[in-house]
Amino acid sequence: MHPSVDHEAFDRAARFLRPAKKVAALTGAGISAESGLATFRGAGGLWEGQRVEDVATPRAFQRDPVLVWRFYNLRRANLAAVKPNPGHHALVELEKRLDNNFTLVTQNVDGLHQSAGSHNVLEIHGAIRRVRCSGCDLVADRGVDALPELPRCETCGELLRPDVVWFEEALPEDIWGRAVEAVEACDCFLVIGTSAVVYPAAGLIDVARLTGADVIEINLEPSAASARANVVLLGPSGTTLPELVKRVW
Ligand code: BV8
Ligand code: ZN
Repeated sequence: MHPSVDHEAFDRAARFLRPAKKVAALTGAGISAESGLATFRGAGGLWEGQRVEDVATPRAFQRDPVLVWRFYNLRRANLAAVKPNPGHHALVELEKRLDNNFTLVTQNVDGLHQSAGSHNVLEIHGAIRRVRCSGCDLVADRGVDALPELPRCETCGELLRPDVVWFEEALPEDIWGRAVEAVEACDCFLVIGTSAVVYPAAGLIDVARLTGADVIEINLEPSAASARANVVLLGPSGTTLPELVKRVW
């Protein structure tokens, strides 16, 4: 581990994690950055060259479904070439150590946690591999191969959309409910690779604190979560997460 690492912070984090009976984690785009996927607020607020309001809202889809599908097909194509990184694998290890006392809540739609081997994953913002029909209740997994410019439902002919939660859309109720429950029940809450500016996901940090959990943040730089964390481990999650797990087990 590179010399500038803050060993004291790692020791403190390990002291919070080691005794925890129930652990929950919230991940964001940062955990997939080392797999080569663009983060959401990376290049000056552009996301693969687009402004979020032009590609990730229901109005954007109404206004220009071709542009929105071009954006999602590009991200799907990027997925074909990437794989989980040691940060994802460290969370698989954590799940193995804690059995069903570990819940992974992710804002990411890339499916990399499942590809790495995590089982108890709550995708609160949906999944980019899945499509759903805007006209009937069809939901289907379409993997990552490119879809037509305007994919249509084979059942009712209506436009298909990516099965993700856009801005101004509600999160899937049951999944969100299970995420809140898991965070309320945890003794230690890991906040990994997220700028913590998107709600209600970022509100889980307050839920964790209100129910007395210790909060450990892992991020490249301080975020909106940092002030609410008991300890912040600065560094790439592909290095810091495996190091933290190693110090505990
Ligand atoms: C809702 C799916 C209501 C699509 C996404 C004003 C104030 C507060 C809130 C609002 C407001 N106006 C509107 C709102 C609500 C809005 C919101 O929060 N807006 C924000 C932007 C202000 N929220 C919503 O609209 C939500 N819905 O509120 O509905 C409602 C209720 C009932 C009925 C009807 C309606 C829906 C939010 C979900 C939006 N969908 N994604 C898709 O992905 O295509 S959110 C989008 O942001 C992505 O999912 C992304 O995951 C998520 C969060 O971003 P991050 O994951 O944090 O990524 P980011 O790039 O920001 O940060 C990366 C971090 O990683 C950085 O900190 C960086 O330092 C770090 N990092 C980088 N590399 C590494 C690293 N860390 C470690 N290691 C590394 N190597
Ligand atoms: Zn349909």
